[in-house]
Amino acid sequence: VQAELRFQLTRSGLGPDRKTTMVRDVRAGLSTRPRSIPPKYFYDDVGSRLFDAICDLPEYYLTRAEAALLASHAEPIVAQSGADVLIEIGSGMARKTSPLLTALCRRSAGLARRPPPLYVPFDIDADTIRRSATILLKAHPTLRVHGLAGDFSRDCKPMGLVAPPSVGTRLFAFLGSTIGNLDEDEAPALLRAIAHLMTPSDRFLLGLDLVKDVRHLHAAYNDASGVTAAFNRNVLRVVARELGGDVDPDAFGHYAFYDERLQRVEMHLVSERRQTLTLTAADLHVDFDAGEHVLTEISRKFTRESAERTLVEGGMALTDWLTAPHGAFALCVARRASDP
Ligand code: SAH
Ligand code: AVI
Repeated sequence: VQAELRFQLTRSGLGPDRKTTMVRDVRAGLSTRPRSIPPKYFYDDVGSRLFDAICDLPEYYLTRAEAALLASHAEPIVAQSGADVLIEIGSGMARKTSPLLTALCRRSAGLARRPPPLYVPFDIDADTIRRSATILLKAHPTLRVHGLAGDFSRDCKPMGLVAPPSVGTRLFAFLGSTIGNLDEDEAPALLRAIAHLMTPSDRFLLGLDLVKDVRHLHAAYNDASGVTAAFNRNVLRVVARELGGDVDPDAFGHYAFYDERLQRVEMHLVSERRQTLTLTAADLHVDFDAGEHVLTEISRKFTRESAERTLVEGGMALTDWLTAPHGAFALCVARRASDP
């Protein structure tokens, strides 16, 4: 009961609206070449659990590298930001968030007349928000959680609900290198939307996977146990279920590779035979030749230079750059650019 009193969930831009958006996205992506499906549709309940399993894979170094960085630097990041509120975009199971929340709760306990510490997870998958909140509320007894279920690429406004000055200073966090799943236009557009919500004293914390040798990158997206392949195929199950489809995901192979020139991993589904994919609600019949691809995800890898460029294009300025040993992963702290 105590935990329920401290948890609230707001939905925006999902529901019937989600189906309309999915019809538009899937129609646009599958009816033009190269064919594609937006990666946000990976994350139904099954997809979120598969991503969580990916985080435990020996080949998927990203989660461990970022968790180690957060374990060492969360305390000074939170202290220097002066935050009372943590807003996490694409929070998922929030596996790496605890050190930030511990620092937030400790800070608020030590300061008189501060607002109680507040965590705002924002994700497209409401069930994942609930599951992660249940765990976090047990671990942090003074925390309040206000979940936001919505699509960050369409609607950042709900994050503005948790507005200063009533709630204090905010730290926005976008972890896991999820920004790498957005292209050169989408990433700055999202950052600009976040910058627009920020006050001069708010801070932004960004987790980024870095350019590294092809062997490690290839292994991370082609794990031996096939979890990434199952995650990739799940996107077909999601669109088929929600748009009333006739699709055989097992008739598509998993294909992921690192493009050194574009500094990004691409993940594709490859049709193993001639087949027609039918999606009734989208009034769509897509004919696939054997060997034909659908791009399901890009996962961009950054350097300090490309990270700073993305932040600048997003209306932000880098204030801190923290890297893991061997340059595996980076945390950036940034502020809104127009401020001194
Ligand atoms: N931050 C976590 C999870 C990363 S997985 C980590 O670092 O491990 C990417 C997360 O972003 C998923 O939980 C997914 O549901 C969410 N997500 C993807 N696209 C989204 C969108 N357009 N709007 C809101 N959430 C999205
Ligand atoms: C969520 N995102 C940052 C992951 C990534 O690495 O691009 C999704 C993922 N795709 C395959 N494995 C993990």
